[in-house]
Amino acid sequence: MDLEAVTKHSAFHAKPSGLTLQYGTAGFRTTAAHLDHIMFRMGLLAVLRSKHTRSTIGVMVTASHNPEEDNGVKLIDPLGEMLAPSWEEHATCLANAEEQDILRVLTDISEKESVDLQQDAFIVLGRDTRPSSEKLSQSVIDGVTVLGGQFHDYSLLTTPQLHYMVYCRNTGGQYGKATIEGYCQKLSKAFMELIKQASCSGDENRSVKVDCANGIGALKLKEMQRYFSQGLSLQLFNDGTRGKLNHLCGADFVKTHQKLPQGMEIKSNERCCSFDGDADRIVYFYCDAGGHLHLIDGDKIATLVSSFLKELLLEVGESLNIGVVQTAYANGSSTRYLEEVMKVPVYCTKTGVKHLHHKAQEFDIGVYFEANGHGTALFSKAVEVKIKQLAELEDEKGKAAKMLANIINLFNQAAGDAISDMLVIEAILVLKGLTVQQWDALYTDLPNRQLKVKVADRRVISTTDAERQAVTPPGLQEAINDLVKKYKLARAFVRPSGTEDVVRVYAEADSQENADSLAYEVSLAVYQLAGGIGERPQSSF
Ligand code: G16
Repeated sequence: MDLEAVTKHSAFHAKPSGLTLQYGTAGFRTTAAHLDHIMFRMGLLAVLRSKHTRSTIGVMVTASHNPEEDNGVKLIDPLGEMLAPSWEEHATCLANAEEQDILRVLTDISEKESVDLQQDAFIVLGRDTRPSSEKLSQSVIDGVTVLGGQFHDYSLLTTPQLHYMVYCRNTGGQYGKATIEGYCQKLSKAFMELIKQASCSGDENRSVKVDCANGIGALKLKEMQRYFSQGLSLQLFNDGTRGKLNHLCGADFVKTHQKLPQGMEIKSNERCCSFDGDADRIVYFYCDAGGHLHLIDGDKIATLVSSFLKELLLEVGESLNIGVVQTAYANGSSTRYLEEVMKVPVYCTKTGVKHLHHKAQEFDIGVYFEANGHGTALFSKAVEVKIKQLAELEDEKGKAAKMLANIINLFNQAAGDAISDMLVIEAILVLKGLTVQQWDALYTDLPNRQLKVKVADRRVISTTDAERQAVTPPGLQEAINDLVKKYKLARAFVRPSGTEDVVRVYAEADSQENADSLAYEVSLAVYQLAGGIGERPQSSF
C-alpha cells in the first residue's frame, strides 16, 4: 500500500466534520453533497475486498428509489450478491474514520481479514442517471487506483445489470457474457423461446406500458427492446427526458402512495408496470372501468412465479424443495394464500434483499420478493443441471423441462431485476393464458397503509422477530399491541429505514379506513415515544 498516496488523495475527498453514516439496507445513502469521501473510501475498500476474495468486486453508484438529490453506493460481492455483513462493518468504520485515522483503519481491516496486499484487484463500476452520479463514480475510481486496483467502468447501468456483470466475470462466463449485449441476448433468447412454447394464445395483448421512474430503466429498455420486440411491445413513459427521477412516479411511489404515476396515459384494463430509479424493483397495475387502481405488488409476483414453477415441476415429475421468502411487509392475504392454497412454505426475514437472498439459497428453488417489488428466483446448481438434462427429452416431460430451463435463464439470479422480472411475468401470463385481471384476482389484498415518521435519531428503534416487534424504545410495542386490538384482521409494525432518515410504519386491517387509522395512530405513538421531530403525523392521506 502506498500510504503516502492514500493520505494525499484522501485529503482531496475530505469528510464533512461531524458526519456519521452507516452501511444500511443497501449501502450508504444520503444527500449527494455529503458523499464524496464515502465514494473515495468505498473505492479503497473494494480493492481490499477484491484482494481478499481474489475476485472482481462491483461498485454501484445509485440511491435507487430515493429522491434525485440523494445518492448512494453499494459494493457487490463475487457471486453478484450484496456485500458480506462483516465487511459492511468495515465499510461503516472506514466511512466514519477521521482523516488522520484512515491508514490505521485500512491496516486494521487488512490484518483482520488477512488480505494479501500483493494480490491483484479488479473492480467494475456502474452508475445511475442522477446528475451527481458521474462525479461520484470518479471519486470511487480515485480510491480504486490509489490502492493500485484495476477497473472497468460500465458507466450507465441498472443496479441488477452490474450484479449480473460481476457474477459473469467471476464464473468464467458460465453464467453469461459480462457485456450489455451478453445480458440482452441471454434474457431475450430465453424470453423468445418461452413465447414460442405457448400452446394457447393467452392474452393476445402482448403490450405493456412501462413507467420508468425517469431513471436508468428507460435507457436500458430502449437499448434492449429490439432484441424481443417480436414477442412484446413496450410503451415507455417517464423516460427521463422531462420529469425528475422518482418524482410522483416509479415503483416506490405507486406502491407506497397507492396512486397512479404521473406522466402516463392509461386506459381502463391496460397492463402497466412501474420500475424504480435503478430498475431493481417492479410492480404491475391497471385501472378498472371505474378508474380504480389495482396494484399488483411483489407479493402477487411471488405468487404467480411460485405457482408457475410448482406446476412445471409437477409436469417434469420432480419433487423439489421450493420455498417463498417474504418480509414483514408482505400482505397477510398473500402469506395465507401461499401457505393454505398453494401449500408452499413461506419464510419471513428482515427487510433488505440481502436477507431474503440468503434465505432463498437454502432451497432447491427459492422465490423471494419484497412487497415493494424487489425480488427474483434462485435455482440450486443441482436443479439447473437436472433440468437441463430433462430438457433433452422429446416428450411432455422434456417440454416442461425446456420451459423451466428457459425460466431459469430468464431470471437474473444475481439480484432482483425489473427488466428480467417483467419478461418472466410477461412470459408466464402468455404461457398460462392469464390476463392481468385474472392474475390480480388470485387473492384480495388486505387494505394497508405505509407511513414515514421523522425522529431525531431513528436508531432509538430496535426490533426483533424479523422486524415484527419493537424492542425499544420502552412502551412502543405495548402501545402498538393495544392499537392493533382495536381493529379486525389488523397487524402493524415499525422499523427504522436503512435508506432514508425516517421510521417506517406499516399497518393492515379489514378496511382501508381502519388501516389508515391504525397507521396514523401507530405513527403518533412513534412520534411521542421515539422522539418525533417536525410536523406531527397527519391523519389524512
Ligand atoms: C432498498 C433495498 C430493499 C429495501 C428498500 C427499502 O431498495 O434494496 O431491499 O426494501 O431499500 O429499505 P428501507 O425500508 O430500509 O429504507 P432500493 O430499491 O432503494 O435499493
